[in-house]
Amino acid sequence: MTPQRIRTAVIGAGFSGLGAAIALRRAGHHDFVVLERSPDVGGTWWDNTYPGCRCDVPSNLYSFSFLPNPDWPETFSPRGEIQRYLRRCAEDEGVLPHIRFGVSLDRAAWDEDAVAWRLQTSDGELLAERLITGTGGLVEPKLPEIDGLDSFAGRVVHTARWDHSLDLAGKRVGVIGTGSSSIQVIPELAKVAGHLDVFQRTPAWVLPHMNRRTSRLERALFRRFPVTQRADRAFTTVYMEVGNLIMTRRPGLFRTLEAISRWHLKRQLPDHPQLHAKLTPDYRLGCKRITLSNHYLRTFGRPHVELVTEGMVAVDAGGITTRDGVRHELDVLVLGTGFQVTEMPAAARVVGRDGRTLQDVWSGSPEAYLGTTVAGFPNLFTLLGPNTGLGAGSIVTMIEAQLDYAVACLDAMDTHRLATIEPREDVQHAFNVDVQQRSQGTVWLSGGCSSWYLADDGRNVTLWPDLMAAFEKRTRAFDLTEHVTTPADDVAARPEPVAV
Ligand code: N01
Repeated sequence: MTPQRIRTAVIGAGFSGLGAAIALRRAGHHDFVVLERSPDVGGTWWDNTYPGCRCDVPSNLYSFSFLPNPDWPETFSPRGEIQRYLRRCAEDEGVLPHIRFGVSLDRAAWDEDAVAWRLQTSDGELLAERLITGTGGLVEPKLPEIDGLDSFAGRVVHTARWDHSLDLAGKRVGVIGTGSSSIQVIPELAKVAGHLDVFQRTPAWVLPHMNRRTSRLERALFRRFPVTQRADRAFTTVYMEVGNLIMTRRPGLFRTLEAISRWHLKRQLPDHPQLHAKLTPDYRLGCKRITLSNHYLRTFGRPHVELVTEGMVAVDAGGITTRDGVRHELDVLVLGTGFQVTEMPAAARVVGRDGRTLQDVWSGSPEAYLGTTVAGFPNLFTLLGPNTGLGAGSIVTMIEAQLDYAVACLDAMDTHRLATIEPREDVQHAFNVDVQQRSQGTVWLSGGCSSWYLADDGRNVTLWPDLMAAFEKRTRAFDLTEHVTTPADDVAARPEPVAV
């Protein structure tokens, strides 16, 4: 059977995939489908349901600029609120009919004869002339490499795959990891667990959380005078850009924030000075993701909560033994050990012109042009691709900028009757040389920590080493001469795309 042929396939219905669907529709490209493996939209905000999960970026900025929500109940939203926002965006923008829920991508291979991506999905085969991956970076859980983890007899749960049937009341619970997810989940677990052991390898810098409930007045103001919400967003953007400026050019200035974090620690644990050193990082603030909490640090003052800083040696059926020989008996193990991030989850499944996957080409150290297009992978757009993450700010801003560039490519294809477009290899190379040069002075390389921002070869492959505004400027300046294209007239005649 001939597979259905469509103009564009989008993989994922999180912020980036939905953003792509909305951008396509608004730009008049109606022939597209979105494949989403989950039963609803949301991406990471659908997957992550662990207790305490909320965004650490203010919602007025962590939302589409063209779809403001005047009704955020809190300034930093919990995950459910964000998922509902995305659902409303999908409904209001009319993209739901384009989404095929419960369908996952197994493989996407460029087919030179069909001049299209041949997609093998859990729901059959598809031909798509253009492919947009919106598969995010924080998807596949990373499990810790600790001897005997498989032998643990109790329940093991990763924060990103929370099991709500888990009854933790009165149980002895161990949490491995003290990153952004753990810092949110630990205070919640402490409320119910009988005993809580937190296994910390590296402490995080924790700053006071400025979350608050929004007032009826400000919500009315935002609704009535949208300019006030735009002003609020602009103010937060500037504030974040100052953070980006410091992270990328003057990391030393973060000493002030380190002092605030130390002050916060002392205030949160005034009666436990013996814990202060253990909870104080020895690397520059910003080197790892900065965390925000008014509850995490004080949790260690509770009598049933223990901070374990001795390294873990082995896990057995009943608990974890640490280097000092102490055995910590546990009923449940919670893994807050993060994600496999340096490569996009789809990288192993996307096969380019020469038969190699993105993963093969990248070899653990990915690069793209503007994080979005890759030489040798025609008509492919990788949202939240290499170097599109941020030290401070909102990735939604980055997604929108990537979409401006992607839509400019698609428009150029239509205007100039092009069958394929991809970046020139030399342009992509020069861009990445520049990205790596700019990365040299950043806190991520010089801050004295190890983080998921860096690949094994030490390159910064996740974060954009400049202002969000600089990325927006680069992506807006679309230049067809930076790309290799094939005129549509040069490729063999093919069936017209079938509208969906
Ligand atoms: O994961 P992480 P996360 N033995 O990788 C430790 C986003 N996010 O899920 O630092 C012992 O940050 C590891 O220790 P170390 C956000 O972008 C956003 O918390 O490597 N420990 C670390 O403490 C964030 O950056 C929100 O020494 C081990 C922890 O596990 C990203 O998600 C909320 C270990 C992993 O921390 C990931 O955050 C939550 C081992 N073998 C998350 N292996 C928002 O609010 C790992 N660790 C938007």
